[in-house]
Amino acid sequence: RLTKVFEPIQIGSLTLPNRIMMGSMHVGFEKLEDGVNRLAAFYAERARGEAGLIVTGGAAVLPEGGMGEPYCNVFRDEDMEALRLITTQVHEAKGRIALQLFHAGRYAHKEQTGYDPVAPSPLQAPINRTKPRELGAEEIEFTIQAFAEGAIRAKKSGFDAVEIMGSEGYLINQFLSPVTNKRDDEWGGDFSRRARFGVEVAKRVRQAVGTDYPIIFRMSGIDLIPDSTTMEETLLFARMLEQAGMDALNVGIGWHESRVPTIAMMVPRGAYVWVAQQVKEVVGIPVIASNRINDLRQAEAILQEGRSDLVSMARPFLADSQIVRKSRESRYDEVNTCIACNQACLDHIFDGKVASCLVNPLVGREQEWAVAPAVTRKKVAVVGAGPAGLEAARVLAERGHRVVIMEKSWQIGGQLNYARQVPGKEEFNETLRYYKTQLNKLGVEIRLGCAATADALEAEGFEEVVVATGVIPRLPEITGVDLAHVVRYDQVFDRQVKVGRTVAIVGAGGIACDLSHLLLKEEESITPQVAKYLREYQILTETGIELMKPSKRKIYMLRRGKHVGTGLGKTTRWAVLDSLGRHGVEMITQMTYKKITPDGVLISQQDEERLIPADTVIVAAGATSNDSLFHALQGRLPVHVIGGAREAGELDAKRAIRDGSEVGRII
Ligand code: MDE
Ligand code: SF4
Repeated sequence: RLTKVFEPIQIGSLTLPNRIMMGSMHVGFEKLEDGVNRLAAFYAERARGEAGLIVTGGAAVLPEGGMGEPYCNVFRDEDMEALRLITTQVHEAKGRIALQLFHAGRYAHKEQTGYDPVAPSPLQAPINRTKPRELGAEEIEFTIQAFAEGAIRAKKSGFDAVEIMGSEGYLINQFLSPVTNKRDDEWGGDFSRRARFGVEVAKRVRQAVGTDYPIIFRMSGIDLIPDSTTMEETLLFARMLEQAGMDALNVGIGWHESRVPTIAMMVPRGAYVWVAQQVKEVVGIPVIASNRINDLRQAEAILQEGRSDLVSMARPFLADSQIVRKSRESRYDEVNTCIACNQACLDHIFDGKVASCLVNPLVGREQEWAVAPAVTRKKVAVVGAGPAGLEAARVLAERGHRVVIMEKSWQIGGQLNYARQVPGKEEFNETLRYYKTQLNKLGVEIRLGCAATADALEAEGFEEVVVATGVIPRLPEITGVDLAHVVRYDQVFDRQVKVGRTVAIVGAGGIACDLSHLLLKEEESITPQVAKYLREYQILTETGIELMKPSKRKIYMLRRGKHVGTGLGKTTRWAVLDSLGRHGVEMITQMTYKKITPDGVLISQQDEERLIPADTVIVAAGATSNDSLFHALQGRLPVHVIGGAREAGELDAKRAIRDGSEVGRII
């Protein structure tokens, strides 16, 4: 039972009915037609879903600190019109919403803002092409004032609180850290001078909004940057913020440029709660924990143990706007759980696109995709129970169609059954659980071990058919590909073959990366538990417990092109490759295949031949569409083809689910 989660809490003068906060996410809806209304509707929907407090995506306090236009801004009086629209709708939905006051500092992109980025010192961020300009003393004063004025506008626009963005390596964090602040004036040098900017912003915002207006400060609990702010300094800073009149501290983890994963799927759930806990021990105001918390039962445990006073979840509110309400009603099985893939949310944002959600593609398309009941209820067959078929069946049934889903294997899930075996990808189990629950609830008939044929579908009287039969792995034309020790990736995932100690993988895309992790797990060199994770990334080196064990298995990943892990998203690719590298996986690129021999794979690199030893060669070199049923049905029944059966290239669960969702709405 969720007792602690639903115990009301005060943030200054604001009473929250529960302790689940929807954390700040920039979703980029401003870019869409009618963007502000969409944003307002998006927040209002989460308010109806009973989020205790919603925090908006960052609102720029100055143009050079934002992300260009259109972006959520709060530096002009005219910005308040759009902001009021948001607060009005959220309040009508009986919710509460805080505006995040944002300045990116050296992370701002000149291409977006039109200004040179600014920072305490002129040190370029490794993830930005532009070197920032050093802020002069007067500009610093002006910037602090801009935070205060932004807060006044937020208050006037009806926001229930403000959150000052001081973490993730943005401007305030840049002032605090010795890595980015090399000044030698009253704004840099020793710790108290580095802390001064953040503390001044806090004080000035407090002065501007008065004593009883709630202010949350999002501080960095741990930077995960070598030689940055120490834990001792961080805790000191937390106390300074409390004294400066902050009502709550939201504890952020890592900078955007950190090379330690902080929110990726491979990060175990709750891995960073210990950071918030440390902050909680030194202050009296409420402390908010975040990062990889996606289940309210887990939040309840964190709160029960007194490790934080509130829990912030961001992406879980994209995956399911009703997560709080469903959990309050103990309908946990019905929650569409965020799997931390980042593929449709953060990856989109870092690519300059609008955010959506892999497991809930409705996000960002709410207006176009509102589910309307079917005009004519039909008997529809969905062939194939991979992610595309499952989503199609779910939407079709929700709209009132009579749906039968047919799957030739003995379990639903298709390639999700591969993904969920991969260490660090266990969250895919939740997606399967969600579909099982929904299809049962909606009365979809599931036929397993059922290979559909055109004749049978016609004979049974189906009025429309959705073909979601997936892909067939492709075997490349390399001499020796028919040797006994050459196997396909699906055979490995399906446990049909035994894999040796030395492995060469032909292909080095996303599936090859997953396979490598899977094979390393079998050797027990990868461990997902929190403590081991933290030790592996040397976040907790003082524990003195041994780091990861080296793998006994040697894996080579081979690719003719230049890049490994193509197809993986921006926010995850580096983490996956880094993890494989540290487990001794060798990546060999820009080569040509000569032949496969009983001893391994003979390749040529810069005109030199080299044998990559292997007792098992696994082929993970793409796939072709399994679309024969689609062709057989042409001219016989109205038929739609989706997912891998439609297009095998660059297939991922994101496109599969989106395809399913789309077709579900047009029948
Ligand atoms: P890349 O290819 O990884 O990096 C480019 C090159 O830089 C090198 N690099 C580094 N070298 C040394 N030291 C470093 N720390 C370092 N970092 C990168 C790389 O090796 C690479 O070199 P090369 O290989 O080319 O020689 O990728 P990128 O620059 O295209 O993008 C990097 C990413 C930003 C995608 C990235 O690193 C990301 O994956 N980091 C994790 C981000 C994350 O998970 N953050 C935490 C949660 S998100 C959050 O809290 C808030 C998000 C807010 C939104 S919107 C704002 C408000 O609402 C984010 C807006 C961000 C604007 C910048
Ligand atoms: Fe979560 Fe992935 Fe959806 Fe983002 S795209 S909200 S990480 S499930």
